[in-house]
Amino acid sequence: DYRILQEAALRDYLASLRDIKARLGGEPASWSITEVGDGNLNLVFIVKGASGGIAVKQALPYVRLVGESWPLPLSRAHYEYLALSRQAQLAPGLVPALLHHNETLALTAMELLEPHIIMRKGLVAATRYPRFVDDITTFMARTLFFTSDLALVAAEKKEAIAAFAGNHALCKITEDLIFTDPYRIAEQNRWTTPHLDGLAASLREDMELHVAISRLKLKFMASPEALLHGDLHTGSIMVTASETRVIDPEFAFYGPMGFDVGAVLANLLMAYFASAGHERAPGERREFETWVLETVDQVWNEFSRKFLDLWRSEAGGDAYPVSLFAGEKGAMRLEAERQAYMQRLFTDTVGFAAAKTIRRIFGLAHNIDFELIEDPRKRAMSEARAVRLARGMMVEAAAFRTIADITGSARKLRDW
Ligand code: SR1
Ligand code: MG
Repeated sequence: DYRILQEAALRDYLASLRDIKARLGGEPASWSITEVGDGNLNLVFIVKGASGGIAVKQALPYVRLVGESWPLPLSRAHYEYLALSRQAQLAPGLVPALLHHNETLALTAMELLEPHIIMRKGLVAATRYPRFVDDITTFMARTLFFTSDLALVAAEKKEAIAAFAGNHALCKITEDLIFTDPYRIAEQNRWTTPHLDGLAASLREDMELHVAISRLKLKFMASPEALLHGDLHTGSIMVTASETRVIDPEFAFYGPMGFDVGAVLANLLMAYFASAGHERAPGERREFETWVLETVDQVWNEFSRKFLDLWRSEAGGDAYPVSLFAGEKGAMRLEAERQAYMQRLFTDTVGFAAAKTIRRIFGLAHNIDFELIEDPRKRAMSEARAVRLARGMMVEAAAFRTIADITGSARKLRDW
């Protein structure tokens, strides 16, 4: 039966697993077990023995951030395991290795990522990550392309959608917390200073914004384009200078690709706007902010290049049948269509990035990029700049034709 495993019970459980016991080494009584989860939903333990360490994640039957009053299905651990397994096939080396999964306990043991840290923490400390662009764009291009109709035949794709369809409780969290609550009075909304009261009120009155966020919500709910990570913010990425690992895909489902790409871009842009509020030497600030905006540019450009390369070389899906694009004329027309497809995906990405920004400032779940800014005025200033850009990105998404249009606007707002 399911039970929440605290330290002693977890020790006994792990000691009963031969491979895990061998990996940790030594006597189970000597293992150190520390609960380190700082996310919103689950327990996460680091377990270390004489010869190695592992990470263990167990889903709680409720939302950790809020408590037992908000129940949440344990089945999310199943979908996370399924998604990690698929991502490991499609993007080898970019997710943690899976060591053990217990469906009943909603528990998964994984490779311990050490000395990796949560990327968001590194960004708050103004650290730059030289591997990040190449790794995250490989992860997104491969996981999104190979689970789409460009790569899969229709039956396989529909089976894959069905395999994740049960993860609807996690989708509902996104539908409410990202696409609805920040735009209305909702009990769980919060913002961290009264300086933002006026801006919060203006979002609730902004009918053009309500139309734009509702279109994005519909797209999120009704566009099963590819297997999404579903929560691809910088708190779901662990990094060192030379490695990147994507963790925590418990929100995985088949949805619109721009939701994942937008999540990455939004969280980099928030790190950029937050930088002005953190205590930093001027040179360090300049170098970090320059790097973040270059990274935003490169994430889109490299993702787009890799996705298009896969489409040109690996297309085996039922969309865009080869027989309809025969000869030189067909090849040219198909290439033009690929470019048009990427432009549509870019517009989706811009809108979703905006939605992911606004939810972190006015919704339930915030991020430390802004929250660790001590001075409330500076915090409000950084957040207001991010919201100003996000409002434009959401309402006028198609007016941003290139990623340089976004980073150019971000730069102007930073100087404002
Ligand atoms: C109640 S869960 C709040 C948020 O935590 C997760 O990381 C997701 O972003 C979710 O929206
Ligand atoms: Mg998470």
